[in-house]
Amino acid sequence: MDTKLLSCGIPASGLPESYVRPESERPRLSELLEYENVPVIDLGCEDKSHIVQQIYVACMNYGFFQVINHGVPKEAVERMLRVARDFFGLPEEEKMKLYSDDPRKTTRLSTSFNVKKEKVHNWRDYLRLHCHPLHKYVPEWPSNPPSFKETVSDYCVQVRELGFRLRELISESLGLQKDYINNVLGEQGQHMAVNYYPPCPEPGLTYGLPAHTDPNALTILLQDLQVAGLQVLKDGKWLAVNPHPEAFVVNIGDQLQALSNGRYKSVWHRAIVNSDKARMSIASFFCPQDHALISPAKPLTEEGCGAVYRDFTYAEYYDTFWSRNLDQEHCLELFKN
Ligand SMILES: O=C(O)CCC(=O)C(=O)O
Repeated sequence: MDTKLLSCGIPASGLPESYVRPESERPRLSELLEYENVPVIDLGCEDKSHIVQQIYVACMNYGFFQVINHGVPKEAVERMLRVARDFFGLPEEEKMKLYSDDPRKTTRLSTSFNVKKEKVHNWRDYLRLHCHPLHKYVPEWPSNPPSFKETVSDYCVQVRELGFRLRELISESLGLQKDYINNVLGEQGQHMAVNYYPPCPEPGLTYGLPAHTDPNALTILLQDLQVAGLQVLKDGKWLAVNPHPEAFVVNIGDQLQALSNGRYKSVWHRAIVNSDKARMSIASFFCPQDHALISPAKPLTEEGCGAVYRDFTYAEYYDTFWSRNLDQEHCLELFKN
């Protein structure tokens, strides 16, 4: 690519060839279903068993849900969105200091998905940050905008709390001990992708992010409050997850699919782009510690089918995921018994 980052200038001549998907892989924007929305679960509800039941139904049927009254202060969310927007508005020379297409780097600004591996690029720039423990990674984060480190650290702490709570609820919804999942995952890593999708000259020919599942355990996504773009695959059809002003979008990642012995699905999702407005999203990925042994929970293997997946460490899984392209089959298929 000539220009490394889309946020440093979009080609005037329309969508470059390197972003154009073959006909059969295009998003078919006119076929999108808007009327059905993924479940919205009120975590402020006093009846905990009702929350657990709703999580069970959402995870069985969608693999995605939204949460409101989640405990992360509104101001922390607004500050996070503002600083993310300001970051992508910085001058090119400032941003290029952080550019890297090496997925092993713990702080990097990049574009598309995996530029070295992929054949067709995606209409996205992203800032990828490791976030836990904060004292280890914050020193390497951007120091411009000046409030970046403080704002993002605060947001990370709040969202981490929510992640712990959600994994307890998910454990219970599977009939496991409340701390089962958190215990298996160990001292969890936390990564963030701050995604920036500029207006695109030909949104019907490309993606912000093509269909993928998340390789981690659980993802908490903060969507742009004004601009839609996230879609989830359900029963072979793509559903739009339109922004909800008070909600986070939560999805099951590959590790929870394995741990639940395939009961809960790490669902395919994608981000489409549009020609009018830039869109942002902020994904917080919770990851097992590298040496965590991921294995289907015993009580979930006792109803006839046995363990669907072999045991593996998260480090093994993560390396396999990043050695591939996003457009391939579900990475978990490679770990089936
Ligand atoms: O931008 C979105 O809505 C989706 C982002 C996403 O799937 C990701 O960062 O992995």
